[in-house]
Amino acid sequence: MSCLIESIETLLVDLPTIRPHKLSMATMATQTMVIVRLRCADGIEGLGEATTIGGLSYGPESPESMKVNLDTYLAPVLVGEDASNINLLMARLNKVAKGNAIAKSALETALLDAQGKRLGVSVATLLGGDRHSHLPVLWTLASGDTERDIEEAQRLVDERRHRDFKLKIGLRPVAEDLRHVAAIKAALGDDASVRVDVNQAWDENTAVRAIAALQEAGVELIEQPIPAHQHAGMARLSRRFEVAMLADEGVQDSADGLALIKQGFSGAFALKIAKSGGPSGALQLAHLAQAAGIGLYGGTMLEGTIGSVAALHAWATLPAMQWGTEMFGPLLLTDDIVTRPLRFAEFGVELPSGPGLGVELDEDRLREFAR
Ligand code: MUC
Ligand code: MG
Repeated sequence: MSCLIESIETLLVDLPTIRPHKLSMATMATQTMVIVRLRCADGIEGLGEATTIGGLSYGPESPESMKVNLDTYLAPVLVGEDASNINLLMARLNKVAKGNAIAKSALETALLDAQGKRLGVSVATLLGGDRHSHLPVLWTLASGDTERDIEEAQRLVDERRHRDFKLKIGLRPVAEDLRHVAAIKAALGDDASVRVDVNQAWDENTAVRAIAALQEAGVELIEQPIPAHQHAGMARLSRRFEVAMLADEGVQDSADGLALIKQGFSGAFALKIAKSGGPSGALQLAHLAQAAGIGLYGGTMLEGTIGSVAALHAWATLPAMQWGTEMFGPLLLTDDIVTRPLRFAEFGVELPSGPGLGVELDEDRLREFAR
């Protein structure tokens, strides 16, 4: 049976967050996802998700621009083509459109989901095979309130849901942030690890002063303290401190990865399928990191279940990641648009077994939350 692509539908879906999520550049009360439904002549539908954080505050793609660009420029390249040669189709997309990594990631995900369903195998199997079926997942404390964050963390440790915590800082004055982080680390003690994500908010001098104090307080990982393009600065910080540096916004894809490595950066890379134009690009970056002795971390754009599962299939093909993953996005949202939510337990998440992504849309919920 022919597997020509008949149509690609995109939907903006807004889901509320369970509490305000405060980052240095935005406070989120809802998350907006662009859901992609790629339908083929053989009756198979592939699902994908394009999600960013805080409108245009995180990067150059917004949910609304992704929908327009998918509908106007990207989807027309695929409609009428054979869905089974994903490498060829992604190369065509890259020829027609520069950048737009998040939108492209949704399309690659939908193509992988469709092909997996067609062959009766999981997306991880298509990517070479899963090495793990349970992956560790941390939680982000970002209510903006120290006591509330401590209660939230202690409850999650007691429930055996998470034991690694990432604190979002960089919005408040440095001295306040340092007090906040030290109080949380002291309250949690050795039961939990504490990391921070500054989301590019500091200059290098501020970073040097603050990181010394964070290291002293027992923080174990410092994520993107300075602006994304300052690769040499990130390399200097990684050499200066014992505490590990994690590049996030500064490492979108393997070209950035190579630039950081050439500058002498050591530490870890936050892999995100959204940053790298899809699972294949994120794995390319992971393989480069492995060759250079850079640590791996499975990152999120706070996607819902479809985007999170797509990433999990990719991360499952890698050796155990030194820094685990943060694929908790669905838990930050009050609702879900799939019939079977992900199962979070024992400080991690279970990889759905497929075929394809192994998720199914709940049409009623989708209608309820679609814009
Ligand atoms: C980021 O920059 O890492 C990931 C977890 C979270 O809370 O925010 C994101 C974005
Ligand atoms: Mg980050």
